[in-house]
Amino acid sequence: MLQKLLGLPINASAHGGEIDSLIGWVHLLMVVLFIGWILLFFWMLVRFRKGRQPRADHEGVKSHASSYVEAVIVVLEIILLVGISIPFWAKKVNAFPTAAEDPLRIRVIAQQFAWNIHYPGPDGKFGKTEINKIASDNPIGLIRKGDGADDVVEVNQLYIPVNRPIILDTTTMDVIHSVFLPLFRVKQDTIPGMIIPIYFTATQTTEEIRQQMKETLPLDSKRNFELYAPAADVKNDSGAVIVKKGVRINASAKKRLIDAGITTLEVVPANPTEIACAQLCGLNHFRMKGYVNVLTADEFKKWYAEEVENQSE
Ligand SMILES: [Cu+2]
Repeated sequence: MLQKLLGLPINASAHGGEIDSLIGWVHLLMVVLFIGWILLFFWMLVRFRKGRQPRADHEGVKSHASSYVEAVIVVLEIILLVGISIPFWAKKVNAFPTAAEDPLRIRVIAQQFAWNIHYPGPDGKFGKTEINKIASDNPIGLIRKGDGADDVVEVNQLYIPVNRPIILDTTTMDVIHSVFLPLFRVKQDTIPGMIIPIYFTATQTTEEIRQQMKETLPLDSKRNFELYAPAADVKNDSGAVIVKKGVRINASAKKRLIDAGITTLEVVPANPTEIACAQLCGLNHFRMKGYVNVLTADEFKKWYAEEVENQSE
C-alpha cells in the first residue's frame, strides 16, 4: 500500500522494509508539518491584518519567553541526536554481518563511467592493484600474481547469491560517484581515497523479481521492447519456439512475433535490478549503469567457479 502510494519499487532486501517504513513516517511527519504551518500562516494573515493592528510596535517583546522556548528546543534536539540517532546508527548502519553469518565481501570500484567489481579468488584474498597496471583489459590494475592470480573482475555486472549477507567495499578511481541499488534500498557515495563498506542481504533472485514485474503488452505498444524479455518461451502455430524466455526482445524477435500473428505478449523487464550512479559525475553520468544479478546459492557457485576458471592465470 505504502510502496504504491509513494511510488517505491519492489523491495528485495532484508532491511528494505524498515527503510520503507522510515520513508513512510518521514512523509507522514511532513504532512503534519505542512498542515500545521499552513494553518499558522492563515491564522497570522487574519490575526495581524491591518484593521486590527494599524500601527507597528517599535518597542518589541520584553519577556524572555522565546529564549526559554529556544533552549528547550536545543535540549530536545540534543536528546534526539544522542539518544536516538547515534544509537540507531550504531545498531543499523554499523552492525556489519559477523564471520558466523558468512558474508561475501566484494569490492566496487567506480570510475567515469563504469562499475568495476572485484571478487577475491577461492583463497579469499584480494590481489594487489597498481595504478600503472591499469589497461583496457585490466580496468582496476590487478596484479595477476600471488593473491591476485585467482581473482575475478567484472565490469558493470555484480553477481551475488540470494539470502547471504553481502559486504561491498566501495571506492572510486576518479571523482565522487554513488552506488545506488534501488531494489535493495542501498545507496552510498564513493569517495576518492576512501574505502567505505556497506552491507545488505538480497531476499529475492533476479528471476523472482522479474516474475513479480510481469505484464502483458500489446505488440503495437510504444514501449521500448528491448528493455523486456518474454515471460515464457513463445511458440508459433507449428510449435517451434520463435522467441526464448528471458532473452531481450530485439527488432528481429519483434518481427518474428508479429509475423506469427501474435498481438499481445507477456513480458518481464530484462534487467530489473540496476546499479545506478546517484551523483552527477560527468558528461556520461547517464550511461553509468550496471546490473545486479541475484542468483540462487547453486547458480552463484557455478558462475563463480566458471569465472575463476576463465580468469585465473
Ligand atoms: Cu558516476
